[in-house]
Amino acid sequence: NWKKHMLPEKNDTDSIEQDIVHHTITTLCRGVYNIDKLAMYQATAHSVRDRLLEDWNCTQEALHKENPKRCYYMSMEFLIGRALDNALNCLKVKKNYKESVNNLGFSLEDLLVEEKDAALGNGGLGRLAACYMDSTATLDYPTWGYGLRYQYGIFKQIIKDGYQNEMPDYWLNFDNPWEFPRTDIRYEVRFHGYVATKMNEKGESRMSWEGGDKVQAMAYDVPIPGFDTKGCGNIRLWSSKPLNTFDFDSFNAGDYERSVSEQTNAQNLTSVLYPNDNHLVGKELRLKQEYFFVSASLQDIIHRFKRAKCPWKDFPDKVAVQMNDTHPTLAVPELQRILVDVEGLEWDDAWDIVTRTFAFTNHTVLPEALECWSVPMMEKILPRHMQIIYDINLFFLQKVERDFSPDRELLKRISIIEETSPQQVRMAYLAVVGSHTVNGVAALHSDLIRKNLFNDFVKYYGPEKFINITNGITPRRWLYQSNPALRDLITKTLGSEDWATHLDLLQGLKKYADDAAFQDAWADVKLQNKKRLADWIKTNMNITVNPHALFDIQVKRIHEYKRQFMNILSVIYRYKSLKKMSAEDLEQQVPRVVIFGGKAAPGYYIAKLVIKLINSAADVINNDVSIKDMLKVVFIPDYNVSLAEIIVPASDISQHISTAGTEASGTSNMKFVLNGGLILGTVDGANIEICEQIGKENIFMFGVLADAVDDIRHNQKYHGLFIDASLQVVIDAIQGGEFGDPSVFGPLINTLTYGGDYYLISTDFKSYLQEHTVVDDTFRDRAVWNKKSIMCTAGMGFFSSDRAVRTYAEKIWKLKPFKVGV
Ligand code: 26W
Repeated sequence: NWKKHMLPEKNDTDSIEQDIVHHTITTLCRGVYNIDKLAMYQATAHSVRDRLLEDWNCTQEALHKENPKRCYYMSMEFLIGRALDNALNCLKVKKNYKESVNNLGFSLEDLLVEEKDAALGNGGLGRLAACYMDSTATLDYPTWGYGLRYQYGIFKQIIKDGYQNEMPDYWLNFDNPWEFPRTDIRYEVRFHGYVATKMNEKGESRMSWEGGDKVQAMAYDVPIPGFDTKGCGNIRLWSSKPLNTFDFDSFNAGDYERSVSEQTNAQNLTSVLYPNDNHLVGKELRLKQEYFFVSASLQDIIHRFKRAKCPWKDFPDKVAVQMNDTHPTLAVPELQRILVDVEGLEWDDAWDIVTRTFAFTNHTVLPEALECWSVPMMEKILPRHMQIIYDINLFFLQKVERDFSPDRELLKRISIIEETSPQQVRMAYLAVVGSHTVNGVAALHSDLIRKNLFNDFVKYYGPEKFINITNGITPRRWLYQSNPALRDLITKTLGSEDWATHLDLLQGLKKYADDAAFQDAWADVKLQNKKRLADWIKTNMNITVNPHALFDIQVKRIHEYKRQFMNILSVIYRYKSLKKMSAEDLEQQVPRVVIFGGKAAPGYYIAKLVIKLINSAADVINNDVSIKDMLKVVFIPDYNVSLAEIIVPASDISQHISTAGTEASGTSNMKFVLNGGLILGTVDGANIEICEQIGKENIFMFGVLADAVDDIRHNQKYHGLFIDASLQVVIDAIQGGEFGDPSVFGPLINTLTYGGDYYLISTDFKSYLQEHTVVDDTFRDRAVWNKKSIMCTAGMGFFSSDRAVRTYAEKIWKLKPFKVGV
């Protein structure tokens, strides 16, 4: 009888209208007399979710029956953004929804912006996870994401007097149609306690983790629609809840308040996303979040594995786990603990299963971003895991000594435990030892981790364990959805939409790159997108910018290594130069709008000063009529995924100017180029491969190479640094008070001068200015520029996250697509 009632939702406009009205009345308890845009968005979203759920159930049921190998993508961050537009596109129902919503007296575009971003991530790593979930769903890979359901996503950035202020992002205030609470899926997670010895069922002596405090993890499922497939993926997010058991000790002592406050503590565990990007702070609560996440996810994975009654040795044939950076690395000792202590396996058999299950992606080489946890803290919170980590390390070092080299210096270097005071657990090393494959995220980055960070491991394990998988982005969100004008032009030119799932087909645009009519159509799309952004800036910031000017954009987390500081210094240099020009010369200049956006970690003082300098400079420059609108500076507040969807399609130039060797890959570089924006960048991260794919004549590159950086730093330290005259002009202007109280910027300027200029701004500044001149000169010839822009988009096929995910599936997960509904 079930089947009889499982009728598919109909997608004609009349049925859609009926469903929306139905949800307005039943789900929202509202009527036509009190429905506003937000309520209408909610009713619409609920009707779309109904359609998604059919696919979700279909997929999960088929997976349950067939039980193929699955992959679990473990990530502390998923920076998803909005869901409605994406779901409409994936289900191919947007056109009809537009009409239905219209018939009900609203505009779909108005409703889409009512949705709050799901901002459960900091930056690149979290957004990458979201793109990969889009691709695994689209390609029908049986993959689930596991993460945490933070109640506060990344903070909301407010700019006050030019400074960044942070406001909490309590994003779950209204009902969230895109998550399903699974009240029946709950696991207990333990902290603290002690280790005892116990007999297991077979009469063997085993360690057992006892006592301590327990909290509960409850599951929330976020369906991830695939594009043009019946298959639907899932991200399972864990939320901490108090255990419903009675704390008799507190009760006996009559301490009711304490038992309630402990319940609150338990709930607080998943309250907030730590807002640090590429910087470890080492807080106890963060360590607890990491273990909570890992423990709940593994219990869930094991529960699913056990349903099929396979022997434990088959676990790696049914389960692949990808660790998104070191944040989930406690999964390694946790699985070992479960197998040995709870399931009674022998250590070596368990370790074999563990190391055939896990793989690890490294996303950064910055020393301050590498996770190290103090042994005493770990001992207190996870006493059994600390023992297991010591044992993993002991057996590993014994093997290295026996099979490879007795060199004590090497053993010290390669040890998972760092012999500082107190001792530290190097999580990246634990992740390497516990995984079968380790990958970097761009060719240069993978080379660098093989040469530096993991060099001893490469020598011991051999090079095959360390591979490269260059990052990718989903063309669905980052072109199809965010740039409808370009989407339609491309589809019309190529004759179908197939490029959206086979991005290499963009190559087909190359033959039109010299076609004047096509160039005009292409340029017209870019202009429309620049106007859309200019309108946003006017409406939200009351700054007027000329859409015909060159739009020069740098949006990303604010970090010294990303060198937004160098960018604003060059803007000030440009301003000073413009001011010196005669009226005739001024007229000949290429007008520029320089756009910044991005959040600084709340405790990152220098990064926050960079934001202040940008805003102070903007204030002066934008109000100086003498430069005749030849330069405008805009800092867009609260940069997030939804804003990126408006900003990215509007660039002529985007900047990716990290010190060579510091940006592992970058992914916004790919988004801009896919949308026909040119790059001004350093020879770093994925810029290098973008250059290879689109051709070096279509990218503006400058600066020293990664392999020169160490020597330059050394020389600067011992022989002093050289500040070029052009840079000195800018420093003088700031110190002379042209952009407000110079004492404010003292510490920032000091990072250049007295700080030894660690990120080599003084080294690269001159070639950076020169390349800016090349950019200006190129922009003057619109035909030349348009051709480059077309060649950019046409060459970006490689950077689809579909390619990246397929490579993961083939090289690491050994996973096959699993198609449903055919
Ligand atoms: C524990 C503190 C912390 C938090 C986040 C350390 C490190 C991180 C992330 C790994 C930082 C991050 O997002 N890295 C970025 O990952 C992107 C996806 O691979 C790359 O494109 C960026 O270059 C890299 O900075």
